[in-house]
Amino acid sequence: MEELVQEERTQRASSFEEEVLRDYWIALVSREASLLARKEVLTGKAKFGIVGDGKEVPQIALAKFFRPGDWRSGYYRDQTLMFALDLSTIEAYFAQLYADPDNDPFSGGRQMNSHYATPLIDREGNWLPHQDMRNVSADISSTAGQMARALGLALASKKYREHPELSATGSFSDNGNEIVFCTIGDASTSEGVFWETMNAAAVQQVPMIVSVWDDGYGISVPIDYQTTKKSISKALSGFHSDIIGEGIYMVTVKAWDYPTLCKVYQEVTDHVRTTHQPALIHVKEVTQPQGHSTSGSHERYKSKERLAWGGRI
Ligand SMILES: Cc1ncc(C[n+]2csc(CCOP(=O)(O)OP(=O)(O)O)c2C)c(N)n1
Ligand SMILES: [Mg+2]
Repeated sequence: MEELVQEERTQRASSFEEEVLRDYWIALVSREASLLARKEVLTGKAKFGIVGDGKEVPQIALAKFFRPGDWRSGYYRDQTLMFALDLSTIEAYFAQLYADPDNDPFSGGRQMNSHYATPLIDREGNWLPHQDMRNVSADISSTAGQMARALGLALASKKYREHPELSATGSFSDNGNEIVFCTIGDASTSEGVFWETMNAAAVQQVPMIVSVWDDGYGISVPIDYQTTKKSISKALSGFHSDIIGEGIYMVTVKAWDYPTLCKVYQEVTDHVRTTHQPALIHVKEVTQPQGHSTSGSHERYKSKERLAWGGRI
């Protein structure tokens, strides 16, 4: 018996170790892809690059709890999530950077780069079984444009839960048990559609989790000029609810704190999937090691201290 227990413990430990190593590997490869992407643009091989360095770890934590049938409605920083969900390969990532019409699986080179999508229909035009897929609705270049769509997708799940007979109409929903994972940058939370969406989600109580990747900048504009109290979770505090209340379930977590991120994403996804209460995860201390995009140099507007801090992780 003692031996069996020991063996089980060893197995559990090794699968845990494997998981942590796999996560580290995804973060590492994703960071290298970001560094190479900037070089590819600045050496003239691609036109423009906007990449996800600094946002790796929270996306890896999120991916662990993203189930088939769930949706992402997000923005251009989410390459690590795409890698972790097996929805992008490195080849696909560079194909979209080069706007390669034959090999970019997201838009065939038609969208701005780092705009992700999964197909909704097959080549013959038939619906794909969304309830069995990890779904990404096509990114939109206007910042915060992903918000209203996230709300619509989450509202659909609410309807499917309220009307079980709807599930028989196709492979779109597992009785409303899916979640919409919405991602947005700190500066884009200043936009009207962000606030309208949060209010409507709280009133309607829909299964939407908004992750704010807070790197403290919107291009060159620091958060001091952009967000009330320099904190979107503080600014939203009137929306906050505890687990049994109304409103939005809100949690704050640091972008480099891997164990807490894993715990928070597990807790919040379980809660939202069960209750359909919307949630906001304010991910703070996100870095931006190469600045906003290949069209700028953050050395021109960030302090030496911030540059030193942001370059570490
Ligand atoms: C409606 C709209 N206004 C302005 C822009 C230009 N723009 C692109 S990204 C960006 C800053 C976004 O900052 P944030 O939301 O913090 O995301 P981050 O890039 O820092 O992750 C701006 C202003 C845009 N794409 N859409
Ligand atoms: Mg930002």
